[in-house]
Amino acid sequence: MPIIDAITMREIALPLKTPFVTGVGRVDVRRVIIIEARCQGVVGYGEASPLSDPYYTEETTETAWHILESFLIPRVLGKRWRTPFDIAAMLAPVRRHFMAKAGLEGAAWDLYARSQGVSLAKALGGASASVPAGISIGIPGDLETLALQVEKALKAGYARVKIKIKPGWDIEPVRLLRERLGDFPLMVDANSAYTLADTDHLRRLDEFNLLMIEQPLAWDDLFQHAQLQAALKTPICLDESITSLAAARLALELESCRVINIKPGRVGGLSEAVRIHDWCRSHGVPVWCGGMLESGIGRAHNLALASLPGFTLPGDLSPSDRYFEREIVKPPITLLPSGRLPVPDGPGIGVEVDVQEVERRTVRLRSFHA
Ligand code: OSB
Ligand code: MG
Repeated sequence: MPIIDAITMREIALPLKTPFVTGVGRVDVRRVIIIEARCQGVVGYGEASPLSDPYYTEETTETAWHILESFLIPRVLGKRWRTPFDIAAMLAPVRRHFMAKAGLEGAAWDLYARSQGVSLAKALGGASASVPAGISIGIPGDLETLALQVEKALKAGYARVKIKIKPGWDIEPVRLLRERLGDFPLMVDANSAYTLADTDHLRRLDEFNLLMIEQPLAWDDLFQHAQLQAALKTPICLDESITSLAAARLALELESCRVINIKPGRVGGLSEAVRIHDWCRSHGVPVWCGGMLESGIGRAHNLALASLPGFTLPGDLSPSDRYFEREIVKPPITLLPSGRLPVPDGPGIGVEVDVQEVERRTVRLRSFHA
């Protein structure tokens, strides 16, 4: 690959159609960082997608901006590289800051796939032309609203529904959904809202045939997740706890979970995401692709990843209009009549960036040249 000779980072602000509420926070406007990397006139795009506050992971839009401009971009600008795995290796000395790294590495993946004349999905080893859509529903405040939202999602063709839970909003909503809507593919995500002292309470979820319970306990406690998993019939899926292949292997060895949510941002980029996928696939562990309420750029990266053969469960992958009035890519990502999402098959991320719309949404910008 030719050297990366220019990089532009932009913070953009995208208002969500409806606020996204979890046990640990609330998002009204998505502030993400779009990274544009250039190699001899070819452009690649990536997205760093931390939330604005440090309640899901420790990163914020602000920390990602700082780490990108002061440490990550200087490590790759003008340096020789052959594949995006080399870029991941250049970023590795910076500890953690996974979402900041993933944004820059993602731009390199788009560049690399374009230079090979293939789609990002193909460059990653993807196989399917479309993937099932799944929806993640925030905490709406009352049971009736939740039931209506879930019913609407099932009618739209979503292959599985995930609802957010927290103490005081768990058994009742799940019971109501089962009573009203029957035995459809349903799971819950706690974003670490419980402790081991809640074990007996969480066991009450076992009777509802949930696909899994995501990240019930602290992000940094694999041992307690193993204790909880031993007490539950429902499989535990880990999200926040899994930041690398090493973390995934440890969690599976300890039997802290039976399923893994792979988000490229949370593990530092697509290179590590592929490594986790490959290992899980060869060990018979099901994985699915998580989301960060991404713009169309991050969403296209996720779709490409989710087309790999080990992604056997529907992910948190929804069409653009689930989140935004207006998308920053053309065409927006839309649901097929089958309830599936097409994996873009053009070169690179396979969607065109709507540069005008990106400019309209930009709140700050910085450019670097080799
Ligand atoms: O826990 O999976 C999560 C969104 C932001 C941060 C954390 C999570 C989520 C979601 C939404 O659940 C996934 C999506 O629709 O992109
Ligand atoms: Mg989660």
